[in-house]
Amino acid sequence: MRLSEGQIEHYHDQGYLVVEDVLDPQEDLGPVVAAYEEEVDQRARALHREGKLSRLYEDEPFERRLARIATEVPAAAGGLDIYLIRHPAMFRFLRNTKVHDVVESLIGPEILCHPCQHLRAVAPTALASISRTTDWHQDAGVLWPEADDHLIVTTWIPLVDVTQERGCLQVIPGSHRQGLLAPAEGGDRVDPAVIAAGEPLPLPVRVGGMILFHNYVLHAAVPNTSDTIRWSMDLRWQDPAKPTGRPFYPGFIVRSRSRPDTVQADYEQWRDRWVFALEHTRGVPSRRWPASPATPKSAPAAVPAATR
Ligand SMILES: O=C(O)CCC(=O)C(=O)O
Repeated sequence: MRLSEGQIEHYHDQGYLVVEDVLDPQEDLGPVVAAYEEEVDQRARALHREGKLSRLYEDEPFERRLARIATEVPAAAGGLDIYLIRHPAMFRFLRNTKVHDVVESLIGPEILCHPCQHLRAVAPTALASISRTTDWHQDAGVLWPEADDHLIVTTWIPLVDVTQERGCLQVIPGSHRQGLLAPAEGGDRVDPAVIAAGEPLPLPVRVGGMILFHNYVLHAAVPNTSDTIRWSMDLRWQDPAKPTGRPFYPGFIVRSRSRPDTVQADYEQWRDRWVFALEHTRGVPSRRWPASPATPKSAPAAVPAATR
């Protein structure tokens, strides 16, 4: 699927675009869901064996099982990000040509899979110790300044239908035109006065669809007031010739018309580059601005620190 002229114009004018029915829920997303179902199952069995979990919750669907487990063992819902699990199904999904076709409409046929990429299992707000609602920010603000001058496209891809109740993404349309806004209180949270002056737009999206947004658009998540996990991925894409703003983590080329030989197709190489990077970059300040204690972004204790 290529974007139409109207969709491309909407993206550049408003800083975001919702596209429905890009992916086949079974064929494209099914393997990623299955990989995480397996991960959750293994965690449940280990906790149950250790006597920390009263039951396996096997009868619960994907969107609810981990929430049930986390009610008993909150840390079970942490440490699920792409770079920590490094599952082959995820690597295959990062090479999904339907996603690349959409992205190509915005940045052309030279595409790097950006190292700032996440799988989020957002717990219900009722699980207060682990629930984490993303504050208002711009993605450019969480990268080093070397990446300020070019477009980085985010594809925000739900693995379950994401409604407002389930904590969908929200944006301030057109806010990317304000340029980079310095945070008011440290961290990368944008001044609440700026947000109050805007008109936040919640963007519910069904499985198979995606939200595309610009690295300067103001966005946040709505609290997940449901009793389910909001499973989603946010993946970023850019011109491979430009700096990523995360030089210490591995991106990789997924499409290149000019140099097809540079496309990385080897899962083990991807996995090993992440292992190497994580081992050798401890202490590197990945963020542009120092974190603020007031910013409610902390992960539960048993979860490795995530790079947003
Ligand atoms: O999914 C979320 O809660 C936040 C996503 C986000 O901030 C991003 O994709 O940049």
